[in-house]
Amino acid sequence: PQPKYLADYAPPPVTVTHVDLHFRLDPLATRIRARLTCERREPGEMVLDGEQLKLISIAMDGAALDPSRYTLTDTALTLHDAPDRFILETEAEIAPETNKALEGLYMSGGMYCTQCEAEGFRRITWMLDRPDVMATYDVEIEADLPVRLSNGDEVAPGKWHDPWLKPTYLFALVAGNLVATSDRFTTVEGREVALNVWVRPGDEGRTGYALDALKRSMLWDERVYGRAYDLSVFNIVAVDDFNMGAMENKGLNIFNSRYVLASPETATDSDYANIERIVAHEYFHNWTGNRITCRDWFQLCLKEGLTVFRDQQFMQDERSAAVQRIGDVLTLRARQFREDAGPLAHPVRPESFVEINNFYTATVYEKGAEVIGMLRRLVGPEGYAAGCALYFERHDGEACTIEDWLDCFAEATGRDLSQFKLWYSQAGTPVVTVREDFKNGRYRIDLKQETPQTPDQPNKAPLVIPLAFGLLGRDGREIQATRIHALDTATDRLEFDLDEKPILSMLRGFSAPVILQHDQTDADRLILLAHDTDPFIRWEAGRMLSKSRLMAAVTDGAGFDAGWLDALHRLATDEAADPAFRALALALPSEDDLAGSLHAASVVPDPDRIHAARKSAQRAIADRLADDLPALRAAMAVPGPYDPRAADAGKRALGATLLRLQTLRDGGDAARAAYAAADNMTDRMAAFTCLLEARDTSVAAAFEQDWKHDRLVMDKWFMAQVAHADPSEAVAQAEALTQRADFDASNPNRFRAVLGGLSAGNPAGFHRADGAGYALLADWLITLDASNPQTAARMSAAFETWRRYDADRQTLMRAALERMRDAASSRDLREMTDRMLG
Ligand code: BAL
Ligand code: ZN
Repeated sequence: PQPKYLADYAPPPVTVTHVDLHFRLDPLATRIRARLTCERREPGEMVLDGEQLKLISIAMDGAALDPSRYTLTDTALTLHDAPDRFILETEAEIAPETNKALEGLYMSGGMYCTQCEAEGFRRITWMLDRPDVMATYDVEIEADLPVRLSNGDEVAPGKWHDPWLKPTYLFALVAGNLVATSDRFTTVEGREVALNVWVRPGDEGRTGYALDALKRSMLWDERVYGRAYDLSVFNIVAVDDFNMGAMENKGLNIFNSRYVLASPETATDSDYANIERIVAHEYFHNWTGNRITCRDWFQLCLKEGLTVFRDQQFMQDERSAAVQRIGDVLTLRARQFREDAGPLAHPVRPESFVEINNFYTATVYEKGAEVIGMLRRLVGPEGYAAGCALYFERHDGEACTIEDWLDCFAEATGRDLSQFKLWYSQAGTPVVTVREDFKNGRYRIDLKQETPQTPDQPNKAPLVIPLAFGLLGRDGREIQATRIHALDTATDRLEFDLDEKPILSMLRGFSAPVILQHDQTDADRLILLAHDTDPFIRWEAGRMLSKSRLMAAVTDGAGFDAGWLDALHRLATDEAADPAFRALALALPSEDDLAGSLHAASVVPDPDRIHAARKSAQRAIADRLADDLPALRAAMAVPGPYDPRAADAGKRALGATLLRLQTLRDGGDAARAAYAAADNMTDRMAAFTCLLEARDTSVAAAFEQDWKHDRLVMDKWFMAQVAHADPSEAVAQAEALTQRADFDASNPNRFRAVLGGLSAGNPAGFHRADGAGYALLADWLITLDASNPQTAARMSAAFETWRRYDADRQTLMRAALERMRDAASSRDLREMTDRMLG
């Protein structure tokens, strides 16, 4: 398949202004009658998209269409000599039961559901399946099923009218035997909205948190962005088989059930936090994505980067801002920096793609969100609010571009954003190097920015990088409050008159998605860790102290010094600090993070040595904290009924960290007691994974016995046993789990639990020197690709780091990539493997 290019964008000559759909649902022979109101805008043929459809009939303006007036291929229906205005009627037949790609209309657990983003609608009927064609919809669903849902408002049972213009990718249909948990919300504009969370019977006791998160999201968007909901009903449906996390279809959000269903017994604190964030994210799309959508798929970041930024703001407001920000930075570095440093690097707004499904990436989402955050930092909160207000007012009901978005900010603030726009087109993570000099009362900071080469982009121009910084005295007092310096040249210098050399607190709040190279002494880092006014910097200083120890342990077998261990002891025992923050500060950099950092420092990472170094660091910390562990753990006990909110969750997080340390000392005695005493899944999983790491696998059988009836809990069981296995056993463990009757590869959650548990959860196991991990993953991705290309292609990114490793591992990883490329049945996996092989 040929790539598509942003530069080739052209609007369609004929557009569709209204869509009438009639569904007669049947697992193997669903009939879809479509009636499209079409209008010519320019000369040219009308080419409708359609895939895997059987044509039953076709008519124009009420008369059967002569075969000479159209051409039908596997992917398109072309109308010849279409008039300026006409009604096109088609009838198609499809088999949702056999659709395991989970795109278009398919069945999951006996219910019908859809996933149309990005290009799934073309598997339902012939249509201009592109986001710049926005139409109103009427939908009728004929089926002997109690619940039949689509977008908009229900005008009669099973009949829906959506008055809001929308592109095909926001179409949705759900039908099945479902039950709702319901509530109401009155918008700031006085609109009464019925809220429903639809689930399979038996799951209705686990919907409360999603519903609560939805109401808080609706209020927040009114309060912070002035955006109110615009239909009389908002439906959320939980689906077990789903490729993504969730989908923002207009008025009918469809969710992967793991991001809806939660009860204290079955869901962990991080499940609750994910539900809150994703419910908010999908709801926020109603304005940033739905009311204003993307002109074409190259503009995906227009809705995704902005909506991730909005969900991050929401989570910071609802929970601890500092802890959320640190978590977001951890995710960005783990996923996006890794992507940016390898063969899959691409700009936030890509310029070409073969398969758009391959571009729902950390770069489009997470870096896209960072770009919005930088824009806000540069124009200030008021400029940001003014730019957003103009955007909503000017572009409501339109399909837009990044240029449309930025123009609103340039106009509202008078700021020239032409250089800032490079953030959208230039791939790679900029490296900002900081050098300090202090002489004769003059303190200088020399700054340099450089963005490394990325595929197809050998030369990079300087970006506008907002650097938030402050200065501390040696006593830890702040002598310069946070200032933002917009670094927009390759080099720059800041100067201050001071009595003594200060301690530089650079990149406060992680003000830009850059790698900071700043050789600070341990002494300076310890002062920042103890005193900086910015919690991100305190955490970052501690992390840099830990990282330098771990890197030295890997490269030189260095031991762990008392100064560092004392600093961690002070953190762990600092009762004034938020437990969630303490848990984050005690967490060591991940094995993958260390591998990436070693590679960046021109050291070939050895996954086994990294694993061993991390383990011995944990043992050293456990020994240093030994006397305090029982009391510290006791202080983290959370009395009373389980509450998923941040305060209690933070205590449980620190409690789990401490339990992990204690397990290293007592071989699992405390964890066994904790497992037996656990009355919620957060504590139970913490104890379970500690015991797996202590190689006490007996508890796995008890866990299975207790939870074998519950798919989502069993996903945790599957994943934990691989991710927390000894690296030498992880591949065999994963392989054994895939042989079980309840390993259903067509369920993306279960597939990810086992194979992702290996590739992402157990790096030393995945990178086993004999290549068994690579071979197992490649085998399974080839198998999955035949039925579900989207998930197979996405998971193939486990191989994107192949050039980091030693020659033997590179050979093995390349062989796995070549095997996947040669066996790929989809363009999805083919494109991914081609890009990774370079
Ligand atoms: N639009 C795809 C799922 C999401 O980002 O919300
Ligand atoms: Zn989204």
